[in-house]
Amino acid sequence: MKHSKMPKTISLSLIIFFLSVNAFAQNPLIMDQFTADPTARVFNGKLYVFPSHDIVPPKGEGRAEWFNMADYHVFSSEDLTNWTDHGKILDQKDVPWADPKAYSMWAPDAVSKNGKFYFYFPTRLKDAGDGEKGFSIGVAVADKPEGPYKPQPNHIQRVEGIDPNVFIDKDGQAYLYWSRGKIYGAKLKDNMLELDSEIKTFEEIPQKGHIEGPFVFERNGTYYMTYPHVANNTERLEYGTSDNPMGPFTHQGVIMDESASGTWTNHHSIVNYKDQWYLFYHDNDLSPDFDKNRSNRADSLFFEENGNIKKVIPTKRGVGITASTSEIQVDRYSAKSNYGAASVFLDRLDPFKGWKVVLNKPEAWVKYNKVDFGAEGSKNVKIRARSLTGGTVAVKLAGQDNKEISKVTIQKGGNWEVFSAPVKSEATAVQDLLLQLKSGAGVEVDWVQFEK
Ligand code: FUB
Repeated sequence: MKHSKMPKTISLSLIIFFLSVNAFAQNPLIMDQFTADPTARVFNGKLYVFPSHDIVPPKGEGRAEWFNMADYHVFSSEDLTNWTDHGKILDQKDVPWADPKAYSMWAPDAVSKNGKFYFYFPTRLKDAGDGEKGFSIGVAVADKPEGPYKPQPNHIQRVEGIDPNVFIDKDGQAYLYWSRGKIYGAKLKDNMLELDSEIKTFEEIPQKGHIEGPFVFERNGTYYMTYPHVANNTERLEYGTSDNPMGPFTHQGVIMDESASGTWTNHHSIVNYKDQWYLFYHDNDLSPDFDKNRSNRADSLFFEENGNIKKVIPTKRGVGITASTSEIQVDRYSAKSNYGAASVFLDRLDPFKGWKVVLNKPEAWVKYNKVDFGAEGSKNVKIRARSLTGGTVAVKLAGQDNKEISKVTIQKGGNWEVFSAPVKSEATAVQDLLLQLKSGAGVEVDWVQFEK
């Protein structure tokens, strides 16, 4: 796997553990810690994400320049905009069969059956050798998706590998899939803790190039086996289909291309929530120089009429609707002009502070889709901005005539300030917002917020 430099500036206090914290909208989904390998599941009408938790390990522990994960958190959201971190649900030191100092709590999954919640996770066995052979998969059981989860005394027997995925078919039969260079699968017993069949190797899935991270789901009677595969340089997401959860699967195509950032891994899940399909995946947004500290993302996923998956193009904007009265992070735009507009870190030395938009040429613009203005119009719009030369920014509703609803003057000055102006015409309901530089240059915008 590609090795890149470890960030020097991420303070441990930022990433060790949090209890319930409301996180953010847009991509990446979580802005106060690293998260990777997101498995999204719907439980009790709410969307839960079970990711890995990349960290910078304590000095002298873990593996330098590699993945380091000591525990898992679970996150939930009802609107895919506001995310709650329910805190730590499992720690490596609490798994009886695992090496408590392995920092190898890799990609997990969670499913619900018979009123219980089963959390599947890979980690290294005590006294394990090197490589994925030293890994097995364990189960921790809870009464609620948020836990507390109690790990089983032993790992699942006969399973060697990583990246567990459990699929429960309509007839109640559960299947466990995992990887170790190739993808493997077997039936699970009704207790969800033991294999109930021979292990099948999915030889028909392209075997040239590393394959891992299986995720199986069913739609309209078709079983989709989806997985990251290194066909060229880094992992891209691919899939095959079958009329049986144990295959054979016919290769169909690519769901997401290799990451533009060069991040070597991608790891995903696909979920239907409130009648929309979503792809959850990861990239290195908060760690641009070290791709083993990753961040979860989500984008909408669509199918062709024939059931094929349309390729998902990663966005900064992500999913969910943003309230007009919140600080709208226009640097996570859904579209931008192809000149004079860019999203850059607020502080390159501390990516956790987020981004700003720099508008550099008159008429340069960014669009931020799905802003909910509610039933009543807004009185004012505020923009947190700075500009050494000053400028004016038009606030518009994106549409046929891109109607201007306000114009905000950004006074010349080097410090961040909040500038405001009245909103001239009524904006209600869910609209796409457009911000356009009308005069000046070098106008940096942190966020936009409407006041009622
Ligand atoms: O997060 C560690 C490993 O990287 C996962 O288990 C793989 O799927 C890859 O994302």
